[in-house]
Amino acid sequence: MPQRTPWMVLSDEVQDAVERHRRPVVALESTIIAHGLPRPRNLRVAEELEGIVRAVGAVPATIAVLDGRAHIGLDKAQLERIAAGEGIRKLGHRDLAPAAAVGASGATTVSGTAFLAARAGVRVFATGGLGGVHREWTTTQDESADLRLLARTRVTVVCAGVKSILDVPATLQRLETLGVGVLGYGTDHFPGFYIRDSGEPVDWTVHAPEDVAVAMHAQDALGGPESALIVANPVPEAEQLNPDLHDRVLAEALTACSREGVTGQAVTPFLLDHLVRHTEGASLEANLAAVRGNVALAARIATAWSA
Ligand code: PSU
Ligand code: MN
Repeated sequence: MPQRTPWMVLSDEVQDAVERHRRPVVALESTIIAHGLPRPRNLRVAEELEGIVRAVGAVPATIAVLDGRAHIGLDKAQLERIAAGEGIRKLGHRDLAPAAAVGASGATTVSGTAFLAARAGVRVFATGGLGGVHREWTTTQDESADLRLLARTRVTVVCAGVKSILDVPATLQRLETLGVGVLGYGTDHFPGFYIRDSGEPVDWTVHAPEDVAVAMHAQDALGGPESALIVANPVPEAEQLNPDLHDRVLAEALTACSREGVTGQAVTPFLLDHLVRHTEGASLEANLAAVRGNVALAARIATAWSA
């Protein structure tokens, strides 16, 4: 049963679906909407993603914090507030309690969204890319809280890998150390977000939503640590960024980043913006194609899981 508190509000539709087990539910991350996509297109994308979930017969639960309270499922006006971005912070799971204290509003990252989805009784979650280990980790110790949260939260996350601006092999190594299972969906290679193949192998390949549901049931039946399951779903081949263009522009972006002395939280937005501008928007289209594919697959997994 979902653990409702004054700080966590389920929309009527989501609450009904979760409590009665009548309809599958898919949690959707909001950071991608507020901080990952250009306005005003981000609002149309947010609505489109909810529509993709509904088209499969599942209930979308976009998750965000408004005025200190976590919302699982947003209405139109709430979604518009998140997309407008005014005073909308970026909230990981550790930020939820402080946000409640000061009545802050924010979009939730993978860690914040997965944490809230699990508390609300929503098992399946779709996003674009996970946070991970940053390339300059040895000096900055910058590893996203996403990874450790997923090591102790029972959700199934559908993603297109991690953005290539991160250290992909190191991120996969951390997931192994943390004991988080990774399934390649129709692939034996970890996806590279904008491109189908990061060049890194994955140990397990599945081919159908039902296979993922079996893995989820096995996780529960076997017991043990309440870890997540990652479903790594590559962007469709026709919609991927040209891999040569990707490699060249990423190398230029990384050089520009260190030349201009960009550090800390500013690094990711800098690199992503550089990619969008220097691929004439093609990286944005590949990003959107990956997210759409993940949301559709998550809806099918949630349906197989609730069957
Ligand atoms: N990966 C992306 N784009 C993003 C994010 C991840 O390709 O916008 C967001 C997600 O919300 C992810 C968060 O959970 O960034 C990780 O941020 P941090 O590294 O600060 O934990
Ligand atoms: Mn970080």
